[in-house]
Amino acid sequence: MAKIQGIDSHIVIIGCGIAGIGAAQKLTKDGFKNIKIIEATGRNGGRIKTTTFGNVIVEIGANWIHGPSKANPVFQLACEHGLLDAQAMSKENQALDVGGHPSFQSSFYSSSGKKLTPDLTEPVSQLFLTLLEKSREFFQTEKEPYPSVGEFLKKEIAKHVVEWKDDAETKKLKLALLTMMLKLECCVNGTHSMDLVGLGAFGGYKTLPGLDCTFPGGYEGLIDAMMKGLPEGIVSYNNPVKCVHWNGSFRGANSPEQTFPVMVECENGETVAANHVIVTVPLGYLKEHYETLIKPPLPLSKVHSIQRMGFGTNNKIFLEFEEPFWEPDCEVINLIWEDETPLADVKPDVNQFWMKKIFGFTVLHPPERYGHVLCGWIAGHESEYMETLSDTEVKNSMTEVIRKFSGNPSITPKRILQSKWHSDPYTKGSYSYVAVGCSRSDIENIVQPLPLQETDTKPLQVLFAGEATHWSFYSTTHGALLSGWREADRLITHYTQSP
Ligand code: 6YU
Repeated sequence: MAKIQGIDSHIVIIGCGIAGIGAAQKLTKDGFKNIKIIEATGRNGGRIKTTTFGNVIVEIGANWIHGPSKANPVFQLACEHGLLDAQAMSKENQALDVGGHPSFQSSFYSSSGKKLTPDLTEPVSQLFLTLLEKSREFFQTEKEPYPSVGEFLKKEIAKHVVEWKDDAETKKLKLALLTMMLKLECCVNGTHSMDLVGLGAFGGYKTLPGLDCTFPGGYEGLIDAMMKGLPEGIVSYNNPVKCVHWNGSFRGANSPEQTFPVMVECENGETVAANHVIVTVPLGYLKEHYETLIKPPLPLSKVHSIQRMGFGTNNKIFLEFEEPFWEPDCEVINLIWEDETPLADVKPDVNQFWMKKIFGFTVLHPPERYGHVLCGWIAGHESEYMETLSDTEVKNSMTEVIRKFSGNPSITPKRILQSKWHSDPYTKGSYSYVAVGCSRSDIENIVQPLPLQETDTKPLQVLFAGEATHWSFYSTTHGALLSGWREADRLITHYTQSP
């Protein structure tokens, strides 16, 4: 009986990214009949976004399955739907444990057009990885020596530098290399600076075994496959939600005899009454709109946690070339600006030198599928500034940078495409990170459904999912999917247990 009540309950999911689709998928499988997804844009997938670039397909958003192995539900689904190649699915690939830092075949170019040799780059890369591992050891110890990962790394680097016996030129190059690694880490964490990432919470992010893999036909193939399992017409597109009114007594348009505790008001004036609403909008959107998106307003504990959690920008710049200027086996081209050091506290001139924040380019493999395409990576304020520039301006800057580092004055990219996640009004950045001052309880606060306390009001009116709500897998597609499943399970359990 209780179950039947649940099946008939009206559930609205806000956002058709992988978290929202995952929630809808689980509820549908469990027999819930009245589910509606309301999506602001005209497409499914949110930050999973595949597009074409010339004749090839590229990922504007999520790129890899991080840790493709048994415990990763995105990997499991991708396998079930036959979306991965044999190598990605092999036992050997799943068993590899690289702790979130796959070792790519990398080339290191310096700003004077030199190629750095492994005898210089390998020990420095090893040092950086060791220090990064050490940063995780302060997780929940309350004994962190500095507030941020960045400060810890820089102090540790300073300790090592005094031991270096190299000549001044080599020392300078090693420090420049470490600066590049900090920029790479900003991209991984989706932050402007590692000084913003909290040291005490850093180790809370968990990696899974498996060597990161991509979708040969595009990440969005997974979204398409998941959507096929949902009832037709479940999504209302191009329909931004303006406000979720909760703790009320609202009448439904199609069932005026019934009252509902929640009412979703859309920008176009449409209203949808519901028993439960699952909010999956990105944290970047929530940070900007929490005051108007939820009424009565969110409890202060939630507001403070939303403000404390970090959400930054990581963008991509795709460049296509007639011929490769890199070696055939090269997977990553790293850019080392010789004048940079992590030990100097300089305030960068973002507008003039934004391109110096690019840590390097990944090479799209294999060339038979992608031709000669590089993907540049840039995080933080410089990345947000880049979004204000035209494609031609970005292409000109990229041409200059590549000519400088390769020492070849005639290289010219044929085509360019840049992502613009910060200007996307329904995302406002790329993904979340645990900022200085954050702890696990901030994510727990954000997750807590409304009303907070079980009073005589209706329970589980507003629930929260999305990548930023997963404590150990935040910032990933599998974290987002698991968060959608978690909130669906919360409702399923509620109706299974209720008398
Ligand atoms: C991953 C990867 N990857 C690169 C880049 C980006 C991301 N991620 P969604 O936003 O999808 O859905 C919400 C929907 O809500 C959306 O459709 C909106 O339009 C809608 N909405 C908003 N407001 C609304 C309103 N008012 N009304 C109605 N609808 C509304 N993840 O696993 N592998 O390689 C990358 C990468 C450039 C931008 C990524 C990657 C992140 C994922 O894309 C992201 O988490 C999920 O897709 C989010 O799904 P969702 O449903 O929650 O939201 C140590 C440590 C460090 C920690 N980090 C390590 C991992 C690094 C992360 N990954 C690396 C980055 C890459 C390359």
